[in-house]
Amino acid sequence: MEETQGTEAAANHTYGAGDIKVLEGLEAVRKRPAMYIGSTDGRGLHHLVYEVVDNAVDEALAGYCTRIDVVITKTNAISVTDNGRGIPTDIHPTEGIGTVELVMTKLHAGGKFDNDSYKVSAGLHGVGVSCVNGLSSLLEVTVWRDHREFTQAFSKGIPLAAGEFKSGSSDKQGTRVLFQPDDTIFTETAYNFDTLSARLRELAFLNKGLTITLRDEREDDKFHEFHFPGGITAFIEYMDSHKKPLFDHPIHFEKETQGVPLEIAFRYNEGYAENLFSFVNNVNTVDGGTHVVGFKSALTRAINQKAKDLLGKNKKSDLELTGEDMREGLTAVISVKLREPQFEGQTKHKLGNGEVKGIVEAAAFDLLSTFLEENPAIARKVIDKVYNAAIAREAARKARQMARRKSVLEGGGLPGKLADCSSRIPAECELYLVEGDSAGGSAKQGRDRAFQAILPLKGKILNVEKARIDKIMANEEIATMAQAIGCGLGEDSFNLEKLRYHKIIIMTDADVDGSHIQTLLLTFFCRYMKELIENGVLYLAQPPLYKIKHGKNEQYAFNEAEKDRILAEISDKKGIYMQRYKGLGEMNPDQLATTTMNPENRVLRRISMEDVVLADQIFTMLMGEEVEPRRKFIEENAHLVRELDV
Ligand code: 1YM
Repeated sequence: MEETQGTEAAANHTYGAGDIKVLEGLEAVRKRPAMYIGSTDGRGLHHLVYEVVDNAVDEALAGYCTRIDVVITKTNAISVTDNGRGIPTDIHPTEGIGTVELVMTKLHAGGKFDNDSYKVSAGLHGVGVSCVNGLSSLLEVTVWRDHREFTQAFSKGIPLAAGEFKSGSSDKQGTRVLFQPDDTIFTETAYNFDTLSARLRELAFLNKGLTITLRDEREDDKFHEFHFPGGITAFIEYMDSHKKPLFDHPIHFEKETQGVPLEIAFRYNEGYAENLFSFVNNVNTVDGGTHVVGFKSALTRAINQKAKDLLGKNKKSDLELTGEDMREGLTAVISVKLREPQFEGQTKHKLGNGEVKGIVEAAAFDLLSTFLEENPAIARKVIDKVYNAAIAREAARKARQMARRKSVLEGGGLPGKLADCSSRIPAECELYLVEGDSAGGSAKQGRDRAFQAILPLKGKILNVEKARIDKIMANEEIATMAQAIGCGLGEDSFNLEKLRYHKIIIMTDADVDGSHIQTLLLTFFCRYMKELIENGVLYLAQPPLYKIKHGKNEQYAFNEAEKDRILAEISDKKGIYMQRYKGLGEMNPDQLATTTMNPENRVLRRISMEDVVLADQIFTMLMGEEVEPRRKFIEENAHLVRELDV
């Protein structure tokens, strides 16, 4: 016999103003989903998972949960299970309905039973799990609590029945939420394993000791388990696993001041890029904010103090050290937890709470100065590195000045190699960066000159991962690109408003050399014009791999699967002519235009910073100093890179 929850309460319950409010609330979520979860594309779809996982992470932060298991089912439903206390299953004293139902149907009905539990995670949109419920065709909650198992199911947020207790007893404890996103709401319904995996890995780094797993039932054997007793120290080691560290163990601080827990880990490497990742309540604040300002300022002050100490003695120079110098080759993670975070900026990825700057700065300065005092050997290495950075910065400034003077002498303006378009309205203009002069020639003939500009690039561009800023600025291909794009180069002089094209399209051959050039260009953009990627300006053109001719019918295939499909669809196998394009140069201007450049037919892939950490790692591995990880990566992914001829 199964027992229906609160039969009595349910019988006594008459529908009143409260219920109408609930229905109106969920109706609003279904009418304007984007207002609640940001968008209804893949991003919004994945956001649903984060919202549910957040509740489980909250339970972990409160100290009751050690494990979270996430499963992508065959139908692209998601199940999230934790081993916490379980959502309370009693009838809510004032609302007269089950607490589970309340949590699942009422907007922002979190933390009703507020004790002193630490509720901070609250996600980016922080809308709560009821939004997930409203946007799911089916959602089922299972709770194991007080030796009993309880379930309740919903459709589009509306309970299908009252909650039920299963007969018999169970010693399990925890909560499971299984939901099927509503395919009438979402434009994309397939979950991406790597996207979920990257975020869950991040959450495991940020909440040390917590075990998080991800299983993909759509594909055998896809299973990741994350558990990092080292927390964000392990995060630093992960991000820098292919870089050469300046010293062994990342520096790690943890401190709670004025009720704000702060955790910082960082290490310097022999590279030049700054990789600073900041989190507030487990949310990646990609645009920084007051906590980052506080940390930077503490780092600058502490290192300056120590540098005066060390350099003062042998009067090396009167060169002033800047904050930028101190962050060259720095990988750092800052994580703070706040009760009431204020997120600002266009995408709400910037922390606004003013008081946090002082709190972080004071704590970090204190910890850093003590550390540098107690570890003179590391301090020495850091100061030497910072000092070298300052020298290079001076050299870069001089190189820039020279370049500016040169371009003034030459009449400035645009590079000679650029075949510009006639429109001057950036929103409609496109710039094609084309591999090689011959493909560049075809592109020039095939383009629509009204809005498409062509810049041919000579062979391989400089690997910016291995070069310093002065050398980068002096590099001709890079200078030409920067001139054409119009925004300038370098942190202090980059200006997005001067962008001359709202689409910048990288077009290379579909071979190993081509993908190498793509990677070099992406590395460059990622390091020196990140804003272009963040604003969705950068694209990869996708030239076809095959032309398949059958009688008068001509078709293009962009990948192997498509080729196979086209071939399979041709019933009369006689007279098939197939050409494999080894390079863009093999296409005549007309073909190039129709397949790869004409907005009507072409396929562009937009480059996003969605996974900065992963991209950075792959970049470093593919482009950095160390050969072994690169060889291994290529070996492991050889099945992806067909016809590898390295
Ligand atoms: C797979 C998702 O939601 N776990 C979860 C949620 C709650 C609790 C435990 C919980 C919280 C509290 C007390 C408390 C929630 N409870 C509520 C509410 N996993 C998942 N695990 N007891 C249990 O905050 O005091 C909202 S979320 F409101 F009912 F307390």
